[in-house]
Amino acid sequence: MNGKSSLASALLMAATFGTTASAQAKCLLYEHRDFAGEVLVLRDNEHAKMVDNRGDGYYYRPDWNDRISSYKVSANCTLYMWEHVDGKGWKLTRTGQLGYISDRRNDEVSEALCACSR
Ligand SMILES: [Ca+2]
Ligand SMILES: [Ca+2]
Repeated sequence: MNGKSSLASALLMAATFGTTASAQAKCLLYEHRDFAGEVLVLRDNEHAKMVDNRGDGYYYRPDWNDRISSYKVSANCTLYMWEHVDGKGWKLTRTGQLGYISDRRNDEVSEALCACSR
């Protein structure tokens, strides 16, 4: 398949399934610096708490507590991160991507929300 036909099929997919922006909008949280190791994907409006499931509708991922070292955020999204669950401790509001979250914030994130515009 050449470049033109893959672009054409991508556009056809977009026309068929809705806007590509909302389909691709997401935040990627990485275990290690420079986007290495395991990745936790948060879709638009997905709000992760890295503690045991309390059954109240949040996305519980206790396996991700205090591990995040880098992130990538889609162009139309904002990533919010907290040191502790329930919005406690320090809070970061970030767009774009960063290969290392900093010595001070490394392996400390316990809650994250990905919010995208549509
Ligand atoms: Ca880490
Ligand atoms: Ca923490």
